[in-house]
Parts: sequence; structure tokens; C-alpha cells
Amino acid sequence: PEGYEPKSEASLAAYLSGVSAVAAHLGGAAGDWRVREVGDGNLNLVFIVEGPAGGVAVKQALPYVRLVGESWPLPLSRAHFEQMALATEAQHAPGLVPDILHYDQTLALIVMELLQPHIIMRQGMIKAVRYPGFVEAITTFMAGTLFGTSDLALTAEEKKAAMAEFCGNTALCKITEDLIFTEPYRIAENNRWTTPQLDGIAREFREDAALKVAVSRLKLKFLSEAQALIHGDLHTGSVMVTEDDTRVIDPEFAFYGPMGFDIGAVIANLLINYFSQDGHATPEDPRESYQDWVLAATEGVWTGFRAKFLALWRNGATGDAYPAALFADTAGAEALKAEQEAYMDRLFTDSVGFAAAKMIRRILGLAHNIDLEWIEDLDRRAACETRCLRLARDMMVNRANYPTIEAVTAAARKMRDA
Ligand code: SR1
Ligand code: MG
Repeated sequence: PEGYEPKSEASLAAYLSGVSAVAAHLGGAAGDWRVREVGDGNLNLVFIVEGPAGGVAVKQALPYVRLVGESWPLPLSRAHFEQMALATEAQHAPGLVPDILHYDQTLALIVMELLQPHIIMRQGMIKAVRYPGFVEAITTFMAGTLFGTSDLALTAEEKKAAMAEFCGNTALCKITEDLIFTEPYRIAENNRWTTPQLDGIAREFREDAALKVAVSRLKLKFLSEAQALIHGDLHTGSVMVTEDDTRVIDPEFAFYGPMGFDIGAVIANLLINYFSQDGHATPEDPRESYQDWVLAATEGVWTGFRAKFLALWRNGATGDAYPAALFADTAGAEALKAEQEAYMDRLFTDSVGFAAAKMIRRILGLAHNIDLEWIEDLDRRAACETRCLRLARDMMVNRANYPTIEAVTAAARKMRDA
């Protein structure tokens, strides 16, 4: 598009020197700034720029999927949806997303505060680092953003206006529709798995009619249930952490979709890490106690989210759903309380299904997790991946067997010990 050009380490400083808020934040002059391209994600350019007074992170969309190349075009508009989502998230979960210093629509470029000394959570987890503040932060983030953008908190008019702002993010939704809900269950050019030991289970999944019905039900939910503004890609690579600070980044897949998709993404990525630890463990560095921490965190994600979401609902139900006038008497209040519990149960069932879909796509689809891919011994890697796939298949097809998060973590332990 006219005016767009991908920035480089050589050209970025000159551009930023013309953005007064950013130049002031960095201090000194463009010649004093150190610029590094550090993007290791699937889609975009990411730069860190450091000046004498401070640093910034710059994210720029490329007109194609970086992981694949120019043969897979992707609209630059994802940067527009990302900065809008960051602004909405900041409103409902203050302090849990990076601040935006500048947005350039033509360049599809966002300048954000530099999170330092944060690292990507996935990288810390591979090294068995514990994050004591993670559960508290991610549950506050999810409860705040999902409740605050739902029909429980917004009037119908507000909700429809907000949905309209995000309805154009169709190309990013299509990636999810194809890569998560369709391709791992058929022969597809994008699919890959990194060990031939998985050929058998991949074929099994392609021939598993019950699994294909279950994932298609989830796909229908993803396509049709506009419950709230979801982050859309809430894996541990979208979380930056220190031991006491947690920030959620990268909401370029945001749109109004099913809440369980975000909750399931967090649960899935913790479970993937849990299974991967057996591939990283050594006699000197056994990972069992870390695995216990990961499963405790998995339980905390659901129980913490549930409690916070219910508290918001009970104290701040300003939306048009469940009109207060219908539930004002004692019988009504009791019925509403029971319905709130039932609502959370339905949301949990959705989350289990979406978690399973995310576990499968990270092993049999295009985009994988380094938790598993960094296991060097291919037999060990395949063993971890197979356990993860077997649990995911059961979670997706037999969701009634998973009424609680403790049922999920118990099944994960059992699968690992089998
Ligand atoms: C082609 S994009 C592949 C994946 O990268 C992103 O992180 C999303 O998870 C997407 O599905
Ligand atoms: Mg991302």
C-alpha cells in the first residue's frame, strides 16, 4: 500500500526521530539509539530501540506471514486491531498490557513501552522458572477483559458498536479457523510434525470421526459465538514476565468470539509445558516439582478466573443480559445465582474443548511450541507429544469426563505416568 515500507535496523531510528513523544522517551538523538530486530514470532517485525533515557519496543506488521513468506499475504490491518485491542484491554485490565506510545496506521507500526527485564514466559518455563504472580495476573486479565466486553457488562448498543469495530479482523480469524480447527484433522500442506514417530497418531486423528465432529462443534462456536472481545492468541508466548510482573502482549487476533478460546489457550499451553518437561529433565535436573507447579498453576487459572468473573458479575452487571428487573425478588435472585454457576460450568466445558484443540494444533499443525520442539532426543520428544495428543483427544471427545479443572490435571498426571 502507498506509504508503507517495512522498517529495518538501518531506517527505524530516522523515522522515530520524527515522532516527538518517542524521541523524548528515548532521549538524545537518533545517532545515539541502538536498534535491534528481535522478532521471533510467526508474523511480524519486532525491534527494540534503546536510547540514553529509555527504550521502546516497535512492532510492525509485514504484508505477509513471516513464518511462511510472501506467498502467504496477510493484511496490514492487523496492527489496527491490535492497538485497538490493547487500548480496550488497558481499560479493563489496567497495568497488565504494555502502554502504547505511538501508532502509525500507514506503516502498520506500533511503538510500545519496552518491557524490561521481562522475558517471554514460554522461554522461562522451558528452563523451569516459576512465576508466582502469573496466575493472579492472567486471571485478572481474563476476567476483566472477558467480562467487561460481554453482554453482562455492556448494553446491547455498546456491545454491537464494539463488535462492529473488530468485525474486519477476518483474515486473522481465518488463520485460526484453518490452522486450529481444520487442518490438523486432514492432509494439508501446512501440517508438519517433527518426528516420524507421530505418523501413526496423525493418521489415527485424520480417521477419527468422533474427534472431527467434536472439533467442528468447537469451530462452529468460534465462528458464531460473539461472547466478548477475546485476545485470540493467548499462549505463553503472548505473555511477558518477571517474577513479580506479568504483561499480556500481541492481541492481533482479537475479535468478538467465545470466551473459552482464551481460557483454553492458557490451559493448553500450561499442559503442553507440563508434558514437555519430561523431555528436558536430566538426572541432575529432574522436573517433577516443576511439573507440580505447572499443574497447580493450571488449576489456579480456572479457579481464579471463575471467582473473579463471578465477582464482577455479582457486583457490576450493567449489561442487557439477565435484566435485573427479572431477578429482583428472592426466588429470582436464587435462580440467577444458580444460573451464574451453570454459566461458568458451560464456559468451563468450552474451555476444555478449546484447550484440547490448541494442544493438537501445536503438534500436528503448522505452528509449533518450542516447549516441545527444543527437546533434542526425537524419541523423548515423540513420547511427550504423544501423551499430550492422547490427553487432548480425550478432553475433546469426552468432555463430560472433565467437569472440573482437577479432573483435567488428574488426567494429565495419569497420562504422564501411564
Ligand atoms: C500463520 S500464523 C500461525 C500462528 O501464529 C500465531 O501465533 C497464531 O497462533 C497463529 O495460529
Ligand atoms: Mg503473536
